[in-house]
Amino acid sequence: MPTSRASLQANIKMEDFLKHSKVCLKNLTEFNEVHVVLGNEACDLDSMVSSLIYAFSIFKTLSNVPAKQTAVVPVFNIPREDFCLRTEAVFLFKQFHLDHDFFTFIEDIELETLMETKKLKLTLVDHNVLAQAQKYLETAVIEILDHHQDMWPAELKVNKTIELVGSCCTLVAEKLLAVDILDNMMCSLLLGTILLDTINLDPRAGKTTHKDKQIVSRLMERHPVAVDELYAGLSKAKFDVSAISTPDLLRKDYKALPKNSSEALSVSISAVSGLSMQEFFSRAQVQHHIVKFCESSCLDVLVIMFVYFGDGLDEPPSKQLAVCGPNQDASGQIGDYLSTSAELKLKQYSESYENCFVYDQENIKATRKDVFPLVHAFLQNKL
Ligand SMILES: [Mn+2]
Repeated sequence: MPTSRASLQANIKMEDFLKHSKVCLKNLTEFNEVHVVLGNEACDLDSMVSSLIYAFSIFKTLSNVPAKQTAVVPVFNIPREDFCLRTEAVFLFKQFHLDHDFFTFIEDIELETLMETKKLKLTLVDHNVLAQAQKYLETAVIEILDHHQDMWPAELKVNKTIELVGSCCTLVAEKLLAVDILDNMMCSLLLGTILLDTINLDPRAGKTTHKDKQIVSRLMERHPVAVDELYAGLSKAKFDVSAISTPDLLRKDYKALPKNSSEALSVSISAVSGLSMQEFFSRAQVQHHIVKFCESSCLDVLVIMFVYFGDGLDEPPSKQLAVCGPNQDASGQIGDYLSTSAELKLKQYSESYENCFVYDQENIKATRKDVFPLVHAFLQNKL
């Protein structure tokens, strides 16, 4: 008796699934349906692991109707050349012998064609606001798993799981623990990501919820790992940005605000991990790099959020924020607006840098997830 395709799929290993989805990618015309699991355009470890694991689980549980073949493809929402900038991801995947050849990046798949031929089914993980250039995909979305504030258009009905937990991987793990589908590699990838996102479940960082803790212990029951060691390795890899150039640092973890009209201001938020504002601004030609970066991304305003461990990795991080960019009026207004927010507790920074509005962020619990909607509200009111 030949093994049925369904049982083959149930026993398949992650790397075989990834190889298989790359083969499918070459022959997409042969499929009736292409199910893409897409993370956000900052494409941090959370987005990568959520899309990989969730796509893998969809593939494993696909009930195969032979007449209606489905390809399942996890897509990293960045160009391949940016992968090496995610030092923590490179570190974690390396432990499982997965290098960038295994992954599908945004330029590897023609989403537009799939959209036109009505073959695309899209699951969004780790975001619920599509990037401006990807808005056309909205009607293909069937499911969302996310831990950001819900900004999904109410008129578009999808299967939504949105909870403000510390990591999208917590929600992915919760779903998959329920169907008993996680192997050791999946558990480790999920655990590593949740630990990194929640700063090792440290309550002082304010990123952990009860659910994150609960899911970590359930994953540990299934597959015990040395969590402190895993966390230490990952955060060391994440915060070591010494080898990354300033232009690369600015685009490394970058999120653009949605822009509703051509007259609207173009604003983006870059998160810079591993450097204080002072260290950043003392890099060679930093002002030149900021100007060039804004030019090449057509930005009016660039918000840069700094997070760094001044007192070692076991102590809570420090945070700072700078608003800069060619539109100095708008930069100043956004700086003023953010500094009135009770959420961030911004305090004018003691030093000044040319064309930049700079602050210490006293509420270290606030992240880009909090800054994003504030800037969004500012831009909406301005219209
Ligand atoms: Mn996330």
